[in-house]
Amino acid sequence: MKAAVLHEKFQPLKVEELTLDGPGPKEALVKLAASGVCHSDLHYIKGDREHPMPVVLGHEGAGIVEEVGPGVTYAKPGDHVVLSFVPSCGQCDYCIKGRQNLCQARYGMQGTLLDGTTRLRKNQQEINHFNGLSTFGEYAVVPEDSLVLVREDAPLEKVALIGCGVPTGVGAVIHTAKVQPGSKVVVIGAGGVGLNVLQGAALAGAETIIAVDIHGSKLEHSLQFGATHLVNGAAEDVVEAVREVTNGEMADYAFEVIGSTMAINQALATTKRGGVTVVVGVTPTGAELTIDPDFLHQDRVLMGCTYGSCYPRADMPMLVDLYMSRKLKLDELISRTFKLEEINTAFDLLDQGEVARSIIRYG
Ligand code: CND
Ligand code: ZN
Repeated sequence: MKAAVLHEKFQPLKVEELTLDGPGPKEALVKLAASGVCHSDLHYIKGDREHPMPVVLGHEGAGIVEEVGPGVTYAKPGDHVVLSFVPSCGQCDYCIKGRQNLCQARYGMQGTLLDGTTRLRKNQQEINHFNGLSTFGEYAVVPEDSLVLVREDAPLEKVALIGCGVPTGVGAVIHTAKVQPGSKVVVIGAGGVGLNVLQGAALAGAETIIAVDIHGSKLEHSLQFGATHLVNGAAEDVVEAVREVTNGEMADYAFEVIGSTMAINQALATTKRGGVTVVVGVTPTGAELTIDPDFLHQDRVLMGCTYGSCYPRADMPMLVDLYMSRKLKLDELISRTFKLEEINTAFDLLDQGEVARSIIRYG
């Protein structure tokens, strides 16, 4: 099969012919329909984060089950699935206590599948998996626990976005922060994930929704996702702009959706006493955050968020239903559609802030 391989950081991906071994016990072979291009993948290309190389990146995909390995009971060939980048085992302490996004199993995979081996090869060289998925290939072998069944009338090339950006953004609002109706929300970074924080805030009934970005085009796009006020962080003082919009009251909730310590501080400073700041963005390895602890003395809360604190098998089918009933926007998130061969262009445009989300479409 064809897949895009990252051999070294700072290098473009190479689209190559790879061998993909069939699924082992409790694994499935999935024919990908589409994969979103997320900034988390870009972090590895740009060297912000480290991963064993070479690797096939990609963690936001959907497709059709082609074959299942021994012992698989959850799905069968022909089933439509969204892939979860956290394989929730259902048995670890996190899973049984309802925190499936933190499942222990994921942390055993450092470039491999759950059994510690790889299915991807180029000639004799082993190629690493990414989050047990590697959706930048025509096919993927994934853990059974990463499969999420979805209804067959939903277009797979759209619901691929429900593999990461949508549950991360919407989940950060409804699960992590638990935004209350009528509240005031600030979202710093209106990219593929940030737009989903914005639409999550609108779904949750937030009254004032302030989008912050440094690109005018991103801000304009935010209006479609429920933003009520726009702040250009390149031209305005973000904290003062939020003060003005909220008549001095400040925000109940702020979300950082870039991966910048400067923006985390900005987010914290936009919240009122008792306000909640959620860090969704992934910062470079080794980054250090300095905050004024005085903020916390006033009952402010600073929290992190993986995968929107979601339970993939409950939330993803629900998000698909919301899309199918036109209560959730997916079409409007997709700025560009590319072939796998064009994947480096998709990453360049993401890096330049030119797109909300691009998707790679297979077949
Ligand atoms: P994308 O690049 O689409 O969005 C980032 C946005 O931030 C862009 O619109 C930029 O213009 C904007 N921006 C950049 N700098 C500033 C600034 N100083 N002030 C205001 N806006 C700015 O990225 P994405 O939406 O795909 O991902 C965003 C982050 O979320 C990124 O760090 C990614 O790794 C992370 C993430 C986290 C999780 C999770 O589970 N927590 C899941 N997926 C992605
Ligand atoms: Zn992602």
